[in-house]
Amino acid sequence: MTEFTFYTVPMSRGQISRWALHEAGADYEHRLLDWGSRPESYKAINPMNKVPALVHHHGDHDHVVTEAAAINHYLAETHPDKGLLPDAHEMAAYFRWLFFAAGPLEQAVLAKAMGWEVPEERSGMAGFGSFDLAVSAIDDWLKKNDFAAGSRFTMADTYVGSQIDWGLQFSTIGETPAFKAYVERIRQRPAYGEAKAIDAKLIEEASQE
Ligand SMILES: N[C@@H](CCC(=O)N[C@@H](CS)C(=O)NCC(=O)O)C(=O)O
Repeated sequence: MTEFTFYTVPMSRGQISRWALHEAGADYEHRLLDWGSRPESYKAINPMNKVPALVHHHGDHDHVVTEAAAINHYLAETHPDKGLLPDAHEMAAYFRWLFFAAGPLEQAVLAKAMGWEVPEERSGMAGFGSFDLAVSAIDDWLKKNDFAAGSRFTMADTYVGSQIDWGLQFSTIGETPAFKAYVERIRQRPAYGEAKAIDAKLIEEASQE
């Protein structure tokens, strides 16, 4: 039995956590689910019925992690020798941008894609303020820093980077010189290529069925 079971759909946010599994060199097997139908039993793993989800088979018991950002950080914690965790000086930026990308940034991008307008006078109630404010906050950081936690790649980049990468690919985030350069840097990671190739092959196979 592998140490981890990874529940995913190839064309989904599961790609974010598959990248993390490969960065960590985790011993895992995947269980593929469909977009439309999920076995009822899956709700015991994720009551939200969403992917990705990770089950850590830990001795005589299992730990379940859901939420791509949490899964990715959990993998960094469980593989501490891989250099993916922040050091004491990187930790503030690491958590700041990891949580920012999973919260305000994702909400801002989704709200825009759905056409949900936040009235200007009520932007103080919205955690992301406004789309422009949220996107420029991370853009400004990446103008001055090569990576989420500072000058080197950490696990935070698998999540922050995926948000920017997908945003540029699907034009839900406008390209800026800092975003373009950041995405070029993270795409050079061998683990990014390995993980993306697995999902691309699964997507291709499914399209031929
Ligand atoms: N906040 C979750 C979002 C997960 C999510 O929305 N997953 C989508 C696929 S990208 C899903 O499973 N949707 C199917 C559904 O809700 O029925 C995370 O970051 O992991």
